[in-house]
Amino acid sequence: MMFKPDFICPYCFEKHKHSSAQFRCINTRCKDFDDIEMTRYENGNLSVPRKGKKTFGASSRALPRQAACPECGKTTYKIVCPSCHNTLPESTLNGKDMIISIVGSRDAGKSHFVGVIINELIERIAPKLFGGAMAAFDDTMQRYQRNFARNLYVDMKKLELTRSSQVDVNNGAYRPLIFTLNVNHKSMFNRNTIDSYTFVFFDTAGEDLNDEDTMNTVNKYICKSAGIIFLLDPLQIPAVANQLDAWTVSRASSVDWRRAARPDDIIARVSNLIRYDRNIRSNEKIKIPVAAVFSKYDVIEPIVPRGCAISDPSPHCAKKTFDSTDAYNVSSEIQGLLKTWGADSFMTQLDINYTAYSYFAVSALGMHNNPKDDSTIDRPRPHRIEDPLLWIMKENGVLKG
Ligand SMILES: Nc1nc2c(ncn2[C@@H]2O[C@H](COP(=O)(O)OP(=O)(O)O)[C@@H](O)[C@H]2O)c(=O)[nH]1
Ligand SMILES: [Mg+2]
Ligand SMILES: [Zn+2]
Ligand SMILES: [Zn+2]
Repeated sequence: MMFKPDFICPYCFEKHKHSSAQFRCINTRCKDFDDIEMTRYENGNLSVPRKGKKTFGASSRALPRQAACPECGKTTYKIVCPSCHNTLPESTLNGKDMIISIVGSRDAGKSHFVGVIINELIERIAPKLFGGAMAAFDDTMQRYQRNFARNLYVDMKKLELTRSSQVDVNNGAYRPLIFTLNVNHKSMFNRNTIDSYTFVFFDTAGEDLNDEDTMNTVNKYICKSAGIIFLLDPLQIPAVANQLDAWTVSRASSVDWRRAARPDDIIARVSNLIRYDRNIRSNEKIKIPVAAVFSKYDVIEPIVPRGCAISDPSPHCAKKTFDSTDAYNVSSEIQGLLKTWGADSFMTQLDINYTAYSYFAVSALGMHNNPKDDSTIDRPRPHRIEDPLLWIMKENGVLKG
């Protein structure tokens, strides 16, 4: 276990001193109190606050593992965030945070990306590559099932467009998905002291990014992240869409691309937010690694030259290491394609703002799995979906290259 003086709450993304974490009573017979913090977090009505069991700070300087409720005297182990009162996973206090921002304009494929990569992490990547287990924390699994897995893996239908996290208070879509990865030390990880990781995914509706308010959760989440996955819809590039038939394009889109925000505009906004939050001057670059990821690769594969590495399956899991050469080749191929397609204004934005970036192309649904007219799909069989995430882990020194 690693000792950290501070932690970042995976729900509200506020940073706190370890010692300021609070406990919540778990005795069901203990009194209920107004929970203003939780009500505020849920965007609820403060004049009719949510009820919850007593929360209280520990009086000692170091955070103890347990404390006695000042109300009923019963012992509790439940540790909560002082700002939002959500329960904190053990890995937030003792492990390494892997807050992964998924940003991109509307329709770029963020929800499908999140929905599929989580399934892959649990079923394939965690056991195969990390020799570990990925477990959902708190109510994450229920929310993942309800908002992603039921559609994609049970009903086998594409996901409906995500509503803005600001409006969508009632179905819990504003809550990040939180997972803990526990790795045994014989794995390929750098053998430091770290053995538990908190992965936080937040499926952001593109509209949210039109708000430059630095106080909102979405913005804080982006500023605190270990890496940014910037999803780009290749079908929004006119030179790409023009080479494909309209029916193919329409099945891989749920809105007209002319209504989506421009990628260079979004990256500029994201960069401004981070600069403001971290006090980074405009002549300095931002150190958060950025994966520029083209989604829906299955649709554009026919117009990509034969023999490209992008069309080969991802090598990292099979090799049990991050293959940096492969990532370099893929990134170069994509930059070449972007130039051919006249879509390089985006490339300049990345270059002037970030020290570390790399290009990727993925398909969440997989080859020959473009949604049918009635929205049905085959079970997702993703192409290279793990590459951007593994690269971010490599950039964070968590995975060897
Ligand atoms: N063919 C194909 N279409 C995809 C894929 N991922 C997303 N789409 C299409 O893109 C649309 C928007 O995806 P979604 O994940 O909802 O985008 P978001 O608005 O960024 O969350 C979906 O309705 C699908 O039609 C993919 O991997 N392959
Ligand atoms: Mg979405
Ligand atoms: Zn919090
Ligand atoms: Zn109590």
